Amino acid sequence: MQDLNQIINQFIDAKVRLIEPFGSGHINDTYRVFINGENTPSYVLQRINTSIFKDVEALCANIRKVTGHIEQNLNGDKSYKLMKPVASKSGNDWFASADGQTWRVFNYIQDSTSIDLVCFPNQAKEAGKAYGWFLGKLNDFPHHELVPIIPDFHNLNFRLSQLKHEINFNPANRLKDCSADVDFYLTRSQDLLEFYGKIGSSEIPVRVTHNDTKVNNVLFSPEWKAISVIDLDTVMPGVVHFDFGDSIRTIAATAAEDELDLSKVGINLELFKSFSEGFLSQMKPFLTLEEKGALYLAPKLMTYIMGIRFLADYLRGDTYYKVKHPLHNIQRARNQMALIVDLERKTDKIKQILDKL
Ligand code: GN1
Ligand code: MG
Repeated sequence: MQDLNQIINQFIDAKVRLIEPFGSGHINDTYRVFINGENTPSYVLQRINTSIFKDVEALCANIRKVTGHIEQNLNGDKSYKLMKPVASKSGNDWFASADGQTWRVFNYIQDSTSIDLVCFPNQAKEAGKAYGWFLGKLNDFPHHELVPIIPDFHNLNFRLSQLKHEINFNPANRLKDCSADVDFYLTRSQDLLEFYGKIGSSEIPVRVTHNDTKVNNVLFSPEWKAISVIDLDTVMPGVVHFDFGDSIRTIAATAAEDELDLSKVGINLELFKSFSEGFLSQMKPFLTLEEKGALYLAPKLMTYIMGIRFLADYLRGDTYYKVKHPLHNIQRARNQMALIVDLERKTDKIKQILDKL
């Protein structure tokens, strides 16, 4: 393993007390770095997965542009903090080590905590406000100035074609174990594809979106106030439905995305309402009527996209997501199926809640 002390010293001059694994991301390797002394700041060190984030320079430039734009738009607004990159001693926001790995460092936001499951409605409302605030601050950012860092990231047609490719080639010989799951997904996309066809119109405009609005990408204070939106790797052009839907997928869910007991998996309408209240308190002024009118479909859209990405990765033999065991991806895909079934069952209630906001 790399000497992480040497890596961190490419960014800061300080005596490191401890470096330990941090967070639960599926792509990059993340560590928290503690510095000697009392009340010293701490840092987040990350090894970037460059087989997924191929253009590190553009990745880092996107993050600088987005955080810079938000800072310019603050006008004294101190509601949330930004987790900013620390430049390396050579002046880049990354460092390439001799073994070909690429690293970066962020300032850790003091006294912050993240959660993998919401416990009470105010956490969902706080997360909604934070993600809504973040998108609101980027509402006037010209989206073409950002590099689409993972092209077609939430493109439903593209994700379906990737799944069909894995079904046809069956490279890990796993299709026999998941034909019912494949059938489920392939017969569930009609309404989503219809919505997808409207993206980019004046009714459903392209904006700058976060694109990974999981519950654990919001940091909370000890009093459960949301204090920061983190993980800006995938901030790029998108539609509001990506962020609203992906938030609901984990923030209003009754279980983690790899919960095995599918009877526990579903959508909690109270958490849904709280998140939506928080989100729309910030974002409603910026939305077209059609954007708001289509929000009800967003949780299914994003749960579906995640589900087929997990399923495709299972079929290809787990080359994209980190997995703890060989069934992890198929378990995630089945978990998302249970969530989709519950979302479909509750569509009318979801619409009623959104209509009142
Ligand atoms: C990945 O690495 P992490 O946990 O931030 C993925 C997201 C998925 C998520 C599923 C770049 O995010 O799109 O929603 O796993 N990020 C990338 O939990 O693919
Ligand atoms: Mg992420």
